[in-house]
Amino acid sequence: MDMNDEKKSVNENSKNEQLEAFRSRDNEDKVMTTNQGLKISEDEFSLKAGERGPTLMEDFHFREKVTHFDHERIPERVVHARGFGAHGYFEVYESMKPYTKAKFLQDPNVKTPLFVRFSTVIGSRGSKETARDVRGFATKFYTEEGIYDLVCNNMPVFFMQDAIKFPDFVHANKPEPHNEIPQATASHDTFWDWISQNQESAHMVMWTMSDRALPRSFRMMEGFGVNTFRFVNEEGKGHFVKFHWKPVLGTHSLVLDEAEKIGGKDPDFNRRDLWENIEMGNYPEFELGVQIIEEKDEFAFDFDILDATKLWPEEDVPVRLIGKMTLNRNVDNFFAETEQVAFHPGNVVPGIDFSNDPLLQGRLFSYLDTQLIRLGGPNFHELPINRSVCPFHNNQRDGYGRQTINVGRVAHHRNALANNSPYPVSEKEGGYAHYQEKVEGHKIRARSDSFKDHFSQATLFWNSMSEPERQHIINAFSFEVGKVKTKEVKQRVVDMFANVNLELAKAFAINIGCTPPSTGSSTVTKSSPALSQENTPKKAYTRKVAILIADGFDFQQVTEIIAALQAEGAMPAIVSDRQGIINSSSNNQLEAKHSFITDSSVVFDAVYVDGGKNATPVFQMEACQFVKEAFMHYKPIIGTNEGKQWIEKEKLGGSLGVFLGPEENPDFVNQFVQGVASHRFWSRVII
Ligand code: HDE
Repeated sequence: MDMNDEKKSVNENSKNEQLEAFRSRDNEDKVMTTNQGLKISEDEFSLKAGERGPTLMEDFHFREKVTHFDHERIPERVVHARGFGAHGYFEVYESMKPYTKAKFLQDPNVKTPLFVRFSTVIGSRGSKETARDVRGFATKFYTEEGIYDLVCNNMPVFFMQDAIKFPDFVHANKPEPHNEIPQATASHDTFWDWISQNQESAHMVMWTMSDRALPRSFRMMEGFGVNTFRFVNEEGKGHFVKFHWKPVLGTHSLVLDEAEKIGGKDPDFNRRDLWENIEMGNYPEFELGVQIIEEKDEFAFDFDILDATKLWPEEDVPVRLIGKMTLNRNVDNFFAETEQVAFHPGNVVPGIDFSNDPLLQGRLFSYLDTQLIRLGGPNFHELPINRSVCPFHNNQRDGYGRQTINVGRVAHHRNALANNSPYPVSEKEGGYAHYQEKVEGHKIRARSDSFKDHFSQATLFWNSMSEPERQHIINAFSFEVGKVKTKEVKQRVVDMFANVNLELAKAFAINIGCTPPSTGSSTVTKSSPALSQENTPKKAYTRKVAILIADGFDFQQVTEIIAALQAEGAMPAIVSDRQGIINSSSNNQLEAKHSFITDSSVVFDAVYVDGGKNATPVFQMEACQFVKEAFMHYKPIIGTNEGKQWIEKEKLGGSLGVFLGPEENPDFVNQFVQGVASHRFWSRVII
């Protein structure tokens, strides 16, 4: 049979339709059975020899139930253990034919289904989501030519140049092995010891000490393929390519103090945000960007384009936006989908190939290997979430958990017994052919001199930051390295980062009790505006605004401000000293779904306090605390009625981003809504 006979076209719903065959929703009104289908008469008492006697071995129901439970856990991912996934689809804007023959990048009318998993890297499965860390951003495209995995992070570079260092790096970063402390943080001796002994990490450390490591939302992060890949077109011509995801909402972050508090208040902060927004129909969107370098320009840059500790400055190599992904469906079952999904940068389609980047080459081994232990054998491609939506045929057989029943006696290639099928096809007929790059050299364990500049781009990153972003980086070093106990390690870190920027190193050296360096070597003056989050799109859309009201609140004023926020897509949430109905002075009512007990200002983006004629002294105290905390985090604040008086009493009136009205400022609502859209008032003087 010709392969093409069974080729089905893939559309937005193809994966969902395939998953439907595996869904089980038929428990309602059903008799309970064992896994063998035997009806069960009793599920609360084990079978015993006498009412007070021992449980009997023959109780097969007890044994099956408890045995299944005993085996419910699988190993968590060795890195990226904590993650959260969602389904969606991808559309290309125009054919990428000049660069790649990948089918899913040709036709703007095709919607390719996909699954994305966002993750933190170092914490274990139950760790807080707002830890200072890199975020994973892995996408599985279910294309008509097979699975394509684009396994990205939210930072464009990595800690090392060669994958052989990865196990050492991860060991140093994870909790220390003798006491398993600390969880989900790099703020300890072994991490900084490794960093200071591996100066190629300098650039990536600058990213992890920056605001990028504290994303406000998975919906507001960039994604970067990090490694250099290759596009190959129909004519066999190659181009080097780097992949980007650009969030339509822009790239936004939490401040450190906020992130730490949210870690306690809501360890699920990022997944809750993603889940709720998808449930509400606020579908996250990311544009796919590519940077392309012609093969003739391989050596035209002052860095090696195969070095994963280097980015390609967007001002020098523009990012071309070529399509858009929309996430529009939450999972039905976390384990079956998010936990069992298995990514692998080696899952490619014709038209996408690899470069000789030594980090990428190592990754091409590691991902398939790690799935074998994590998912218990070689058949994980049969798990519903991992199944390709296009047919797959080969002579691989058997193994733990095999589900396919391969009919027939032939499981070998080349055969005559089954008309030599399944059979390979030529490149022209869609067979994957590796790019025929000419390589030659001696077998050596060495690295090219072109990989040896470890600091210039770290300085480029520092130069590109706005003043508040720089201050956050200084704070982050002071916090993270400040937690290190070994003085020599701390000093080595200070001395290392003097090579990036002397002022930076001096500033955190003083904070952590080290000797400030007197010399630094960087002469780099270049900056890249694309690296600063100051230059990202900003919107009020989906920003959460706390509305603080007590009994006796001003219904007309409050509903006017709520309507103004909603008109811009912001999400007001009523907070009071209790949950339930709150009565206004005009006897209208609003329901508070949040209280001072369940929530605090850190989980909101802005605050409106109206107060209420019947507000108790405790309400006033709680509201003031709420507002002061939002103030410390540079958030927009608006006050009316009693709320306005309290804000003035706290001496916050007149500060940047604090809006009081209507008497003092008739335009205050409009200005507040604009403030919500601009997110933070970094120039606010914090007293
Ligand atoms: Fe990974 N990485 N990695 N990584 N990585 C894994 O594979 C590895 C690297 C990334 O949501 C593991 O299935 C090596 C860069 C993401 O399931 C493992 C090196 C980038 C995820 C592995 C790297 C990534 C992983 C662990 C070379 C950004 C989570 C579990 C130093 C482009 C995927 C697993 C998910 C997961 C190895 C570096 C991204 C062990 C050897 C660079 C998003 O195979």
